[in-house]
Amino acid sequence: MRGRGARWVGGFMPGNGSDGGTQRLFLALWPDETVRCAVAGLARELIPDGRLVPPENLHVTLAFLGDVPGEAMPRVRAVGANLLGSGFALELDWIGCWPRPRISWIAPSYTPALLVQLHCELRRALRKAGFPAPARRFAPHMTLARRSAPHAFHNVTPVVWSIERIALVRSHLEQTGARYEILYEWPLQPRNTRG
Ligand code: 2AM
Repeated sequence: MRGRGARWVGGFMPGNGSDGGTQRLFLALWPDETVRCAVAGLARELIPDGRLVPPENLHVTLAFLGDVPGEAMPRVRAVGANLLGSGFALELDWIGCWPRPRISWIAPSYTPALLVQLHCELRRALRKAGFPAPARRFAPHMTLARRSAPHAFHNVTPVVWSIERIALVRSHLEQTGARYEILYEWPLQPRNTRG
């Protein structure tokens, strides 16, 4: 799927001037069904308590943008559409927790160089487009549960995930928890395939 244009996934049509309000947005790696099922199964098996993230919400955040005004949407879209990066495999093989935010996660024990590069490119592009740099240090992880008590770390058989695109996601904060809506997906495109 390289070298193709963006995939419009639905929802709010950004930048059409129809909504002057803000949207809570983030850029993320969004798993396919196979990865989602494998990870959700591990979470059910290994996370002792807390609120499990529903399988359809599982993702790895690349950059959290917060509340973005409608007029800034064309800049967000330009960042995603022009981002350079190559596809890579991510091996999720390490389950652990952060006691302070009370989060359980699955992560790669080794972060591929192409993911570090992608994140650096994204940071640079966001800064250039006028968005604040991400506040948190980049620690790639997929949150599995919230409000979870500290628990043992586990090495698990890697869930191998082939990353080929990034997603722009809108977060709807609802009474039952967050609901995520993928607004756009862009294929990763290495520099040498750009026209
Ligand atoms: P997480 O990646 O640790 O789960 C949408 O809220 C996503 O953006 C979540 O996955 C969340 O945390 C991540 N995120 C990063 N920075 C955030 C912030 N300052 N506020 C809320 N969510 C943030």
